[in-house]
Amino acid sequence: MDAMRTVDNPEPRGPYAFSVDVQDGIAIVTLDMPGEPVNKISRAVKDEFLQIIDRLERDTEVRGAVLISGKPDVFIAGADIEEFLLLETAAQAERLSRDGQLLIDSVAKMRIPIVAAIHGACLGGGLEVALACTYRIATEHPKTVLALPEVQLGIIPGAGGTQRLPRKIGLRAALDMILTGKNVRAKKAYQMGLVEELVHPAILLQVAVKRAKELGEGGKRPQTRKDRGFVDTLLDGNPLGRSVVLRKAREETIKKTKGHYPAPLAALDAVAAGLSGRAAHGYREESRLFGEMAATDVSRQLIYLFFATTALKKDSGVDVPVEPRDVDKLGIIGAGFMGSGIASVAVQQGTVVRMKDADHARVAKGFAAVRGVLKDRLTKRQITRTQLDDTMSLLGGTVDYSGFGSVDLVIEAVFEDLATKHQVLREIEPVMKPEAIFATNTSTIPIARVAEVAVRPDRVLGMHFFSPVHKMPLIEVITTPGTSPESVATAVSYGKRLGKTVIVVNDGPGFYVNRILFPYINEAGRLLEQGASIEAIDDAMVAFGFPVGPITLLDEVGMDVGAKAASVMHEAFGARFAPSAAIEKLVAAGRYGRKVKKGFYLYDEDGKKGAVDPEVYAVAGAAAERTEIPQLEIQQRCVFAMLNEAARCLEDGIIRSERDGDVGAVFGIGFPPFRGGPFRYIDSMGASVLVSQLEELDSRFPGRFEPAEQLLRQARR
Ligand code: 3H9
Repeated sequence: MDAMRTVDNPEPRGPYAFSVDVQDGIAIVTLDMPGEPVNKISRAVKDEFLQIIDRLERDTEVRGAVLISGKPDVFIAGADIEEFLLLETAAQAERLSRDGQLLIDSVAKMRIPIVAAIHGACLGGGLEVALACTYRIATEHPKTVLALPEVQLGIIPGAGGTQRLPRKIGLRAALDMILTGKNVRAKKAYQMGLVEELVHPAILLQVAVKRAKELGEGGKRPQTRKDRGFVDTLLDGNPLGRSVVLRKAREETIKKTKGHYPAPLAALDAVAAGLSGRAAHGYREESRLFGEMAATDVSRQLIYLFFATTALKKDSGVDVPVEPRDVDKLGIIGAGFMGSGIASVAVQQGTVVRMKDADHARVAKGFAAVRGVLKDRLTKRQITRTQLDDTMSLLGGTVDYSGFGSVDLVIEAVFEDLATKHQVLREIEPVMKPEAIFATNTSTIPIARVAEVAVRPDRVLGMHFFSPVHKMPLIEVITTPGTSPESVATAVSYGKRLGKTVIVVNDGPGFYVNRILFPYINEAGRLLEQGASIEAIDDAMVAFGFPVGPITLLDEVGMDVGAKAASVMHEAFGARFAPSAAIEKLVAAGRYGRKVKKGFYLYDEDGKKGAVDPEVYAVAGAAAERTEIPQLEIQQRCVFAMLNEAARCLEDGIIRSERDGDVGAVFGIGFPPFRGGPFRYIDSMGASVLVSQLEELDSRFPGRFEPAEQLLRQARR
């Protein structure tokens, strides 16, 4: 970003983003910001847009207009988020919102009809502009999505979105979009009345011009959603119904956000203000609340994460310029939970996949798992039956290595055991093309150990997927000193193609994500031994902002898996990673967690989690009586152990940057996004504060909390 940019003068002025072409009385207004991958409503764009509106208003030759984007896949990506970084006060943010509202108001009040011709992402302020247009046409194309994603950035729609959307599509549908920020595809947008027409991308402009003409001649009018069903009328169409909807939405939002994310509640307030009867009041409230939210720390952290993940999209993963190889065909060894999960995302990206396991029954089970993922999408109407069949046809199964000679990448997802992995690598390498890459999906075993038996160690690396693969957004690509940059770049590029955020980490036990997770889980085990109740531990960490508590997580992952990994970590790092005896005892008792319907919690026949099993304390050898340990202490012990280890990972060169450490923890283990990630959290509390707290804990629990050198250095600075 330019150092000269300020909140009042963020960009050079002058015509640069729009071009206007008047043909037969219709002005085609094309937005195409030069040198920018997306269109965004910056201050300069806003000013220029206002000038264009003014010009069109005065030009009596012009009878209608079309607003279209010159970018291939983006209509407008919303307000310019970079400008938010320049905001210092809530008042400045409120002014930004007022300016946005004025622009949108000018569009809505134009003398001539204006048609929004939408292809690609139409988000935030982009959708707010479209809503102010007279008529909306969207292309029926997978890239065309409409959303108000502001709450994902900790703010609320600030240019009339909270006011116009409920009027356009009804209160319940609008709240669903505003409170989640989720993308709505073109077809759905049409069905819900958000756009008036769907067209093929090839005829978008042509149809838009035609509609602008018809509208200018007083012909075609946009459809309104007058003919709603009974439930719509009951709930959206009258004040009593609306107050019920708003109350329910508030209750659900509080339950979901647990008080950590203020923006959805603020958005609800803005919507409610708009429905109270006085339009001006609604808009004023929207601006005020936008200002308030933009000034929150939560918003700053979420915006930081937006830019961190965006930067990772462009990161090749290596410091030298090297072209990644294409991966058209993928081999997967192991058709279990992870193997089939990887296969399910790969085929959906059009990769031909060959999946191998020891016998036909296992391969068939893997196929069923892939089909299950696709069927789920079919049920949700995200894909058609034909797409499901076409996608499944990309998957082949085998019990030997036939077909593996032509794959570009092999991912092994066999049992977490070094000898097994060695055997697989010894068998597969002679079959593979010399340039093909071998990735191991181990979660703890150092890649260099796996690569010891490789003939081509430069082609060996780790690709650590998280479970369930089709839902979890992260991949850790793990390199050894022997891995070639081309192999790394290929794995990174393919990981991104699978739709994942990829961080590149250096080799070492547990790599990054599991390495920081272990001390956290272990500490939960120690608290249990000491007498804390399971509910108290889980509740404390959920209250801190994790999606589930560490004990629930252990039950989910499986205690046997956890214990196996724990012994690898203990061997590597010594006493600091000594596994909690409670967890070891549970493994010995066969209480592996949800998969065997027996763990810390009780599970019903379908594997649904119930209450804590009262017998578990005795099995775990925990103190006979539950002792009250303050919630803050539980949180500090678990979280500080994690932060300290994250700092060590940076110090040891496991992660390349704090950014990767933050994104890895948020996407890999659900570190609370509103805290920005471990490193941002350390920054916000102050390294010196953390160091003194760690020292205090270390004096009480010797050996587990000794501050990392990195933190000591940071604290001294
Ligand atoms: C808002 O609208 C508030 C309003 O209600 C009212 C205010 C008054 N701003 O992701 P990509 C950059 S809030 C600034 O790699 P893709 C991005 O940083 C906004 N920059 O591409 C990257 O820059 P660089 C609500 C933006 O094709 C480059 O564009 N809108 C913005 O994978 C390419 O991005 C959102 O939250 C922006 N709005 O995905 C939408 N958008 O090349 C956020 C993108 O320098 N954006 N950039 O690293 C997205 O979700 C995705 O970028 C998008 C494209 C789907 C559009």
